[in-house]
Amino acid sequence: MSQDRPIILVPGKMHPRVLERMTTLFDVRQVDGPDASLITPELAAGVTGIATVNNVPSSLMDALKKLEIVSNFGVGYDGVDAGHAARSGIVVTHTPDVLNDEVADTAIGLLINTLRRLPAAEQWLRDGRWVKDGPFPLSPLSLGGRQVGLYGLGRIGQAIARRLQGFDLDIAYHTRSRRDDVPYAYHATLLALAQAVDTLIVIVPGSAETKHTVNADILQALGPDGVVINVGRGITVDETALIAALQQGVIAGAGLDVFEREPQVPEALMALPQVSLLPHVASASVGTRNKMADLVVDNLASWFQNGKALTPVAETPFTRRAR
Ligand code: A2R
Repeated sequence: MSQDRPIILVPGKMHPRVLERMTTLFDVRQVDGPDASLITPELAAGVTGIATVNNVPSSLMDALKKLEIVSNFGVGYDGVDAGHAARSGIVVTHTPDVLNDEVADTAIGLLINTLRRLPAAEQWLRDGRWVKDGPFPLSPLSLGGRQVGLYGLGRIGQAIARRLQGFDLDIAYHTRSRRDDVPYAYHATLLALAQAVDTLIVIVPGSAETKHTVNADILQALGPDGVVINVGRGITVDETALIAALQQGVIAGAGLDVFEREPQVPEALMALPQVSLLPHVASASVGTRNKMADLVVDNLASWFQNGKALTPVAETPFTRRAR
């Protein structure tokens, strides 16, 4: 390896396309996980960049004395301590926009699967029960006529809303700041949104501010026809409160792609027929993951070649020279 090539650390698993492309540009080093105790003196003195799948604690940044950039695979970067990076002059990048359509499509699929119980209907067919027992039971819920509330109306939330418009549904939203470029009803609090709708789609980032905000009060406000769809982060929904609300009929159903302790999914959730569960696959197609992989590498390449990241997170807007 050339001495001049930036040394990029990969602390844990990484998409193969990122590793393959990085090998042509950088001196790539891999360790088992984002653990500062795995950092040798050579890495501590040499690493200038990290490529990660959303897992870089402040202790790892502190262990790498020359670290300039953390390039995250994913739009959500709740597992990277971006506040600490900002204070340390380290730029953090992520992969916005390239996954909007995929995640929005999955959100619509999950919504319909939840309401119409399509995965269970397919299982019924595959298990031979159509022949043995007759038609699959009618679904208690439908999509038509639903009042949909989006908790989050950023890049992905707007892509979901555009799709929902095609189903002729009423759309409302809650975010901290009202948007003046959308035709949807705004609610200044999550509770007011939940009172106004029967279907809540969660697409906010996971953060200290959003943690467990979808709680027992919000579920109560959605009411007995209420359905919660989460394609944001598991931490935003209080899973214990959700399970209780489903068990007691406080709401009618839930569709979840994300969970509080992935890959662990509570048995109590799996036992509920009114719930549709996916293993965090919203962006997980070959094409979309390749685009995300390219943006991870392109951010690193642009930083080291031009001194400017392509898609830095809001907390770290600086250029290489201005760090
Ligand atoms: O609150 P605003 O005006 O910044 O709107 C953002 C909203 N949001 C919140 N809404 C209410 N309470 C909060 N504490 C709060 N924090 C953020 O979430 C905005 O409408 C939306 C985030 O949009 P973007 O930053 O464009 O993110 P994107 O690309 O739509 O992805 C959302 C999340 C990722 O962070 C991953 O966790 C997941 O979807 O893939």
